[in-house]
Amino acid sequence: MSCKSSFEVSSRKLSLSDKEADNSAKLLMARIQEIPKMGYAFGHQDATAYGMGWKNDGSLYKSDVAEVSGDFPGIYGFEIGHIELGHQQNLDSVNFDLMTKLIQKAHKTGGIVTISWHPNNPVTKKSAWDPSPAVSEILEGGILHPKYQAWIARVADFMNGLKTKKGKPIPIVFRPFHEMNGSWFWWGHGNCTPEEFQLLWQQTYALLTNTYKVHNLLYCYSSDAVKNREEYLRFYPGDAYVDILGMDLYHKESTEAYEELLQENLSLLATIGKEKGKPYAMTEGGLNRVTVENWWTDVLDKNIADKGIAWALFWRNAWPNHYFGPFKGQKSSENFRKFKALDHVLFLSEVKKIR
Ligand code: BMA
Repeated sequence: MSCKSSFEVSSRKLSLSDKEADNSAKLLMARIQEIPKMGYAFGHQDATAYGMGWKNDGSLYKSDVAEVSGDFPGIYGFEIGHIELGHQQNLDSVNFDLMTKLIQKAHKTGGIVTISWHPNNPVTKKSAWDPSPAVSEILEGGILHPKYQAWIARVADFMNGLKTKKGKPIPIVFRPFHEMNGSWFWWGHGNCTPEEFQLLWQQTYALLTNTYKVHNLLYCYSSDAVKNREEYLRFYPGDAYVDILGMDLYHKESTEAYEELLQENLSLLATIGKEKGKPYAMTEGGLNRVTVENWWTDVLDKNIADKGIAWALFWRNAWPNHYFGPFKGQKSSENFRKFKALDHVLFLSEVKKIR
């Protein structure tokens, strides 16, 4: 380390779940491990794909967050729901070719990319939110396993297609089957058993790594808010299949309730992360329509800054009644700029220095 810049990371001693992980994935892990030493990174879902009142048609590169704060997010969330169906665009109408370009640009400019996946219910063919039991059908030996394999082949094609202009792999934090402790997704609590969930994770992992040779992924296990440790670990597929721990923590009730939820859940996540020696993050969150003016500093940062998370990612700016980031003229914009100015809150210009 001696003569290197303090930001330069080494991936030499890293052990990832995927023993054949490529260098890009190892370096990404090293970068992620570095972040909590300085603070936490700000992330936004679909930051550059669209925002309030605009949609990227391929001719522009902007983000609501950058328009408010002057800097882009350090972490970029993208979503591949409907890739499994072979569609050209995802469930939120983002074209997959455009997404690839936006991922390339996010990576090239020094950002970190994480991908979520809301696959349709494989049995009923309805959305991810159709809780009809499906997991046992797609596991090895299940009648729909061949179909599921074809789905994963499409996911693998997309992941393997993420390359820089020079043809180097772009590393991704992959976050499948999230919020499994809730009951709203077909892979969620009550819609399959914890054992089935674990098999689903392990078999998906094996298909991606062994069968389809995807080696640019870090695997992130992320629950919704939990009541206790047992609930967090109930579905956990095992240390050998997970690189990063996460939780999705939304502000849905009172401010006091959210502060308590952040404190309790992130303290628990920190404890588990430290025990396992894995980095951890608030993988989704936010207050819909950011209706509290000083929310970023007084509600969010105040309760998450000392927890050791690598990042906090806010959900998409989709519609006037469904957005979690600020945009020009939005009520919390002024406070967002204060939040951005905090030394320990890392946007793209800081995250890109960790390399
Ligand atoms: C949810 C909502 C949906 C969206 C999905 C996947 O939380 O934002 O509108 O389809 O995420 O991005």
